[in-house]
Formats: sequence, structure tokens, C-alpha cells
Amino acid sequence: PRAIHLSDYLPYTHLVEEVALVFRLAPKATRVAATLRLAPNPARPGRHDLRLDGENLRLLSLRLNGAALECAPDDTGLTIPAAHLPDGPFTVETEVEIDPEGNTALEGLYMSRGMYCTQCEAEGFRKITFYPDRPDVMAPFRVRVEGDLPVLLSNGNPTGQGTGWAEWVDPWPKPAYLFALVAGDLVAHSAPFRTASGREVALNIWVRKGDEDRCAYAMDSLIRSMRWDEEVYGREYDLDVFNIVAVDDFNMGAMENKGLNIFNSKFVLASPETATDDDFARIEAIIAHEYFHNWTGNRITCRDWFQLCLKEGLTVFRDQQFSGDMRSHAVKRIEDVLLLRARQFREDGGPLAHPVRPDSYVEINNFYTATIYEKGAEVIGMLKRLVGDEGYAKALDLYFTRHDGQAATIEDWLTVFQDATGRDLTQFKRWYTEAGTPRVKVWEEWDGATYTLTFEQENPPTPGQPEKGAKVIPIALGLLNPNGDEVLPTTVLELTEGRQSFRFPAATRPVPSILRGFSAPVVLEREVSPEERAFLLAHDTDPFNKWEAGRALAKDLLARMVTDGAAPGPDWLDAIARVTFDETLDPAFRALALRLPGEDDMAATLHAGGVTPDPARIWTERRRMAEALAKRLGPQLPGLIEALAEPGPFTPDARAAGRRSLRIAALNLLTRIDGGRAAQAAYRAANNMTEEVGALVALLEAGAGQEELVAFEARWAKDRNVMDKWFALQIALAHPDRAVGVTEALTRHPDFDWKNPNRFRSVIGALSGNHAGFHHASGAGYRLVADWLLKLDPLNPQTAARMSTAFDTWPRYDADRQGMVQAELARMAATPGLSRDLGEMVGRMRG
Ligand code: BAL
Ligand code: ZN
Repeated sequence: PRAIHLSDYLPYTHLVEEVALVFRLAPKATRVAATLRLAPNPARPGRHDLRLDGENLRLLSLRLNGAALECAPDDTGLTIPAAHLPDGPFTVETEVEIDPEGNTALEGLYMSRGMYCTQCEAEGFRKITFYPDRPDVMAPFRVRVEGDLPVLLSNGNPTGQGTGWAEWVDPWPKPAYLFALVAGDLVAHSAPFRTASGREVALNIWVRKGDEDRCAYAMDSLIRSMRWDEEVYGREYDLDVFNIVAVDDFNMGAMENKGLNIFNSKFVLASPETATDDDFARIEAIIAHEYFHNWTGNRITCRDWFQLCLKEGLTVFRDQQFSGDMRSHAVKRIEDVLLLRARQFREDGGPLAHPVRPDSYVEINNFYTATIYEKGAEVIGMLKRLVGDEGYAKALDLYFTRHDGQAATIEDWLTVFQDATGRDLTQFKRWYTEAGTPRVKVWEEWDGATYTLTFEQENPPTPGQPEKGAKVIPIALGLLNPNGDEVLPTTVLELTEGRQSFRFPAATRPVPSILRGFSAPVVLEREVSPEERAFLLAHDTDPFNKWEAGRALAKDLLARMVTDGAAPGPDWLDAIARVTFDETLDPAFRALALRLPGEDDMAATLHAGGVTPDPARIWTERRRMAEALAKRLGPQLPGLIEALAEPGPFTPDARAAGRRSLRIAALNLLTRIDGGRAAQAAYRAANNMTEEVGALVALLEAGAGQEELVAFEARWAKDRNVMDKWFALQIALAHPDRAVGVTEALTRHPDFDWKNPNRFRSVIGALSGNHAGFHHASGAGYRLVADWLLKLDPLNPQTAARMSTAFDTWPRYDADRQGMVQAELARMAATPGLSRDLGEMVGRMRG
């Protein structure tokens, strides 16, 4: 398959002035009639053929300006030669037949348990009708839906409806990837909203009958998101209705279609009995994310798919700000950095590394990555830090006024910042164009009067990018004196050169707190003693670095346990104990401080330090570490658990959730030393899913929990979203020697509906998330995951390709494991008919 290159970009030959679509729904033979009003595009002078994208479409008729035209489509579209086209505007009408029921790829128009649903981003619209399916072609849409179902939805405002039909008009020009249609036997959870300027908006969350009592939290999150975007970014909603639909079969988390967001049901439906606190937080964040796209994505969209981070990085940044405002900025930042390191640093350090703005791709679906999303958001965070809050606000105002209604680029985005703030961003742009996580080394010197910090940045090679220039790295720094008082409040240093020193007057030697708030997505390398880390854990005023100090202590210790057989000593145990029982600290923060480093994270850290990681040994030592902590904290754990009990009914707010997370962390430790008694009792007493899962996890991690698994299944067998947890937990937490066996057994479970992406991820994704199980020395984990990817690929290439990233860390491991992964990658590559999606991923991972 051919790679697409950013450098080949040309505007489309024609403008689409208006689109009218008529859908006659039938599960196996839906008819789509499209009328496109087109005109030559002055940005592409000359006469051009009209090329329309189209895949898996049966063309029934084609008319040009009302006259029938004979023109056979090829595999990827339809060309009307320039010779047939008039000089000025013209109309093309097509009618096609498509098969929603046979669409297992869940791209285009498909069916999910009797309901029709669409997913068009990135290139699904071409599976619905012939159309220039590219984001820079923006047009207003009129849609008529005919079908024998009570609810018929599309984008925009409703303009009429009757039995078996509905009409919708979306006045805002949009690219085809934002098109949506839903039809089903659905019910709405509704609420009114009045925008700041007085527009009345009807908000509806559409779900299957029986799920309507699980929509309140999503609706509340939506209302808060709409208000927040008005207050913080000055952005109002711009239609009379805003519809959200929950669907069970969905490749992504959710989709920001104009006025008709479609959500994976697991990110909408929540009740205290069925959703954990993490689920509630994710629902809030994703509802906000999709809503915020209305401006950052929909009103201002991307010129081409290379600019994906323009909307995704910015929208993630905005949803992170929102969640921070709703909850706790400190806790949110720590959680975001944990995710960034686990997913994006991993991607950036392996064969799949790519720039935030890539310059080529084979299949764009493969670029909905942590780099585009999470690093894309980090880059905006750095920009904000560099230009200040006021500069950022001015730049965003200018962005919205200058580019509203346009399909923009990263160059446009950076120009807005330059124009609004006067800052030259030429060097900063490297963050967008160069892949890889910079490594920043730090040395310090103190001569009795001056304290000097010297930084050196190294930008490691990544695929296709052997050499890189220095980046602009904002380093937020604070200095503490030996008593723990802050002598230099947070100051942002701008590192712009390969090596650079900064001097500070200091009569006593200060303790530096470097990269506060994780001010740049880099790896900081500095020799720090355990005493200094414990000092920062106790005294740092920056909550991120306070947590980071504890994390680094734990990682240093675990690395020594793995490599030298060291044992957990009082330096770490006492430091963690102090934080755990410090009632002046937020319980959510204390819970995060108690969380041990992940196995995959440890493997990456060991590899970076020149040690080949042994997954089984990391698993064993991490367990030993947890047991030592449990013994150290043991006598106080029951009291802590008791004190954190929440009287009264469940509330999903951050305060209550934070208390539960500390309580569950304590229970988890206690389970390692009390034979599981407290967790068994907690499981029985739980009246919400957070505590039910928390107790079950504690038991499974301790090698128990079989009775509880049976009870859980009996209770929740009919609830797909809850049962996904049941499948995932027992695999993710299985003993490494048993993980493959447990997975195999569960693939034979009657409810293992592998064509459902959520269920597939809950089983096969859970195995690849079980670090020591997946990387088992037998190679059985690799084989089982590859077998299932090959089975899924012909039906749903997008999900198969995304899950293949399980294999991207192979260069870290020993020669045997490397050989076994390479053999699986080679087996996948050699499979006849492999999709473009999985083929590209496997090819990139093989290197
Ligand atoms: N645009 C794809 C789903 C999302 O990022 O919101
Ligand atoms: Zn998004």
C-alpha cells in the first residue's frame, strides 16, 4: 500500500457548496441518494477531473446536471472526467446501496444490536456514499432518513419528522468525517440548557430502553462542560439541539460528530452500582472532550489528517484543564503524567515513534495515538507556560476569530501564537515535527555564594529521524533550603541549547525541585540520593514533584531489588508511611503515593539504564515490595480503612472518590497480610462498583477471589459493561504462569463476543496488559495475542491494528523474547489478505 505524504498536499479540485442525502434504511440493503452541488475551486486553477472517494458501494445511478452518466467506479472511488464537466457550478447525483449489517469493521454505516450507527472519522464516509472524503472539503448538509424505527437522528437541527422519516439540516459547513446518522428504538434522558447569550438548547442522551436511569452523570457532565467552555474559552454552543447516543459496538471511546456525538456506551452509562470512580471520571472527561471538539475540531477543523493533533492535542489539553477545575489539578496532573509515561513515552521510545505532526502514513486510523493526543496536549501546555496565561488567552481568541469555519494547519496555529504574543516559535515547532522523548541531564554546583544548574538535552534518534536539533524546553524550577522552606518559588527556565547553565545566588546549598508540574514531556536524569528524594517527598510545595519524589524512591528501590536483590528499607517504607497517614494531604494524593510503579514502566526504566528486563523477576520483586509495605503499614491499615468509610449514599464527586481510592489502596495492602479476610468482608458489604471492584482486585492480586468471581458473574451476567470488567480483571491480575490459560479459558466463555470491540479488548487487551503473563518466557502470550489479532483483522482491522501495539516494546527484552516476537510479527506479515491497517503496524514494528 502507498504511503501518503504531507508534502504532497494540494487543495481539492472543487468546492462542495451543499450536500443533500436521503437514506432509505434496510439492514442488508440501505439506499443512499446524494446530491452534491459543486463548483471549480479557485485554489486549483485549470480544468480537473472530479474524483470522488467511495469504497464497498454498489452504484445504482449517476447523474450530472440531471442527465444520466455512464461511469464505472474503481475500488477506491469514481472519476468523472473533466471533459464531461461544465466550467461553472454543477450538480452530481448518485444513488448507492450499502450493507450495514455486513459491516463488521464498524466504519461507515453499521448496525449494533438492531440499531443503525455511523463512524466516519477518519475515512468512513466513503463507505456511505461517493464523496471527496477529506477534512478540507467543508459543506452544509441536509439529511432525510427513512426507516422503520422510532428514533431517526442526524447532525444539526431537526426540520421535520413523521412516522418512518425525519429531516435534519446542519447549517455549519463541515467535513464528511463529522457526518453522523443513528436510527433505533431508543429513549432519551433530556435536559434544557440556556447558553450565555440566551439560546435554548435541548440536550438529549439517547440509550436503549432500560438504560435511561444511567445517564444522569453524563448529562450533568455535559452541562458543566458547556458552561465551562463559555466561561473559560468564551465558546458557546451553536445549534438548537445537542444529541448524544450510546452504542455498544464502537471502535473508539466516542466521536464528536456535529450536534450528534456517538459514544461507546461504557463512557456514558453510569450508576453507583455499575460504574467505578474511575469510570465516572472518564465519563466526565470524555463527555467534555467530545463537547469541546465543537469548537476545536468542528468549527475549526484540520486541513488534512497530518494536522490531527491540531484538534486532538488542543481538545485533550482543554479536557485536562476542565477535569482539573472540576476535581484536583494536582491529582489530575499526576494521573495524566502516569498515562503519558505509560503510553506515550513507550510509543516514543520504540519502533512506532512518530512526530506529533507526522509527515507520512499508510493508514490514518493508525495515528490516533498517545503521541497525537497526549503529547499533542503536552506541547500546548508548554506553549502556555512559555507565553503565559494572558498570552495563551489572547492567542486562543485570535485562533477562534481568525480560523472559524476553516480547515487549519499547525503552521496556522503557531502563527496565531506568534501574532498574538510576538514570540518567535520557529525552534518550538520542532516539538511538532520531531519524534522522541528528550532526555535532560542535570548537574549542580554550589560555591558558597552561587548555585549553578547545568542542563544538557539529548534528542534520541527515532525511525526516519536520526538527528535532531535542540528543543525549547520549559523547566519549572523551585529551590528549597535545608529546612524545607521554599527560597525560590516556581520559576520557568527556558532551555533552548544543547547545554545551558542557570545561576542563582545562594548562601546555603539549596535543594532543587526540577521540572515542577512536569513542565515538559522529557526524561530528567539526575543523580539524587534517597535522602534528598525523601526530603522532597516530605517538603516540596509542588504537589507533582512531591509525588514524583516518592515515585522515584520506589523506582530506584525496585530497580535495585530486581538487579541486586536489595530489600525494601526504612528510607522508602518510612517515607511512604508518613505520606499515607498525613491527614493534611488529599486522600487521592495519598492513594497515588501508595501506588507502586507499574511493571511495564519498570521494564522501560531498566532498559534505559542498560539492564535487560526480566518480566518474571519484576513481577516477583514488585510483589515483594508490596508485601514489605503491607507489613510496615499493617497495624495502622484497619484504622485507616475504618476512618475513610463514607457514611451516607454514594456520591461520585472527587472528594468522596479520593477517600475511596485511599481506602481501597489500604485494603489492597492489608489483603496481602490478613489472609483476605478484610477484602472478603468488604466485597460482601460493597454497595457500589468502586468498592466491589476494589475488593475483588485486592483478592485477585493476593491469589484469591475465586468465590467472589463466581458471585460477580452471577450478579452481573446480563450487564455487558460490567461483565467487561469481570473478563478483564481475572486476566490482567492472573499469575504470570496462568495468564495465558485463564485467557484461553475465557475465550471459550459463551459471553466472549469477540466481534464486540469492548469485549475483545477486555480479554485480549487484558492479556497484553499483564506484563509478565504476556512476556512469559514460553512465548505463549505472544502466540495467543497474535492468533486473535489475525482472527479479528479480516472483520475489524482498525481494532486489530490498534491492539497490535502490544508488541512494540520487543527491543527491550532478551534475545529469546525478541526472536519470539519477531516470529509472531513475521507470521502476521506473511498472512495473506492482511489489512492495510495491521500490515502497516506490523511493518513498522518489525523495523
Ligand atoms: N475524533 C475521534 C475521537 C476523539 O478524539 O474525540
Ligand atoms: Zn478528540
